[in-house]
Amino acid sequence: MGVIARYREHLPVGPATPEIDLQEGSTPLVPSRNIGKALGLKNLYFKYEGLNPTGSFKDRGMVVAVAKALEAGSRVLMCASTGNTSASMAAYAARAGVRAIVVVPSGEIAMNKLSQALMYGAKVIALKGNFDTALETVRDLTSRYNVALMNSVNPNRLEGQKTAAFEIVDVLGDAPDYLILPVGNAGNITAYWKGFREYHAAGRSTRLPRMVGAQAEGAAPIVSGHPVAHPKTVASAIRIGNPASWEGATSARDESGGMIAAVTDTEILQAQVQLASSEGLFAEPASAAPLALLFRLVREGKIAKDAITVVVLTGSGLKDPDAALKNVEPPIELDGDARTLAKVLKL
Ligand code: AN7
Repeated sequence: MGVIARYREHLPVGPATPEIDLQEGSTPLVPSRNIGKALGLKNLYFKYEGLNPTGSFKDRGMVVAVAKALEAGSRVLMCASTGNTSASMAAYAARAGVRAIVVVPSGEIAMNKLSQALMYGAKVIALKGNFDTALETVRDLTSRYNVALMNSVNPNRLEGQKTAAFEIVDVLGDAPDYLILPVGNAGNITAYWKGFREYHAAGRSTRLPRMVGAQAEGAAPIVSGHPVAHPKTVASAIRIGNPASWEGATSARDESGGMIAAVTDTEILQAQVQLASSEGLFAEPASAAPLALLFRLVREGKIAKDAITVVVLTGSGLKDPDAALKNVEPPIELDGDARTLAKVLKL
């Protein structure tokens, strides 16, 4: 079952909305075994969004946005993307049999995300400039031509993405104390907060979480309070200098009593390795940013030991092998038999 079928009564869909799901959503909320223990946190969970059909949380919103675009008669879909949105849009467009055009910042997106968009049959334009200029160009084009804009400025995207908050409440039986996630274009933090509020209003939870957003230090416009002209970070998914849902993010932060803070690339890569090597969860660098921030908040004594904390792992580590390989020892090259192998392994 996809998110539309599962949460139909909370979504802007009706009998005329086509069903085009890839059975997205229903991702595991994995309890921490080792990191929580090391931090002294009793109730740490990872929402493992990398297990969505195209490997990121984007599928939740894309299925709703594409279904609504089809319902409205659109035959050409377009987005700007740091990679995951383009992969997701291309997959659902393929499923629906409509044209997909994706615009990515040239040379700036992870190789496997690019391979996905191409394999799903999208027309891929690698535009000179960064994500922010790509989005500006796509907004301009879609306002002039009969082409549907599929970025998260399309409200149907956020409607679908809010289902992740529903799932967390459905599993835990209530909202967590903290929800920690990466912030790039700021659609997801906006969507989660909407989801938590709606479920609370519907009586499905007794409380609301504090929303904690993590940006990368070189791409932290919301933390610094002004757009960043040339955002830089190893976490290419959140290399965004002027988030479209800026206000949504600051509202989520302020209304929930949360915070948005920046972590360094070094902290991000360390958290990524630690997550993989001590929990068996491989997430892309952007997804490790909230864990890096959690490490810092615990060090500073800002998280109560018995707080229920959910870290959202937004995308699979398989998305960006280049970034991951920078941070681990390379394989041992060997030409020999079992005896030499055993010697090398000090068995
Ligand atoms: C893995 O794909 O913006 O704050 O164009 O891929 O809602 O933007 C991706 C963003 C976090 C940030 N983690 O979410 C795109 C794109 C991953 C991501 C984010 C993205 P938003």
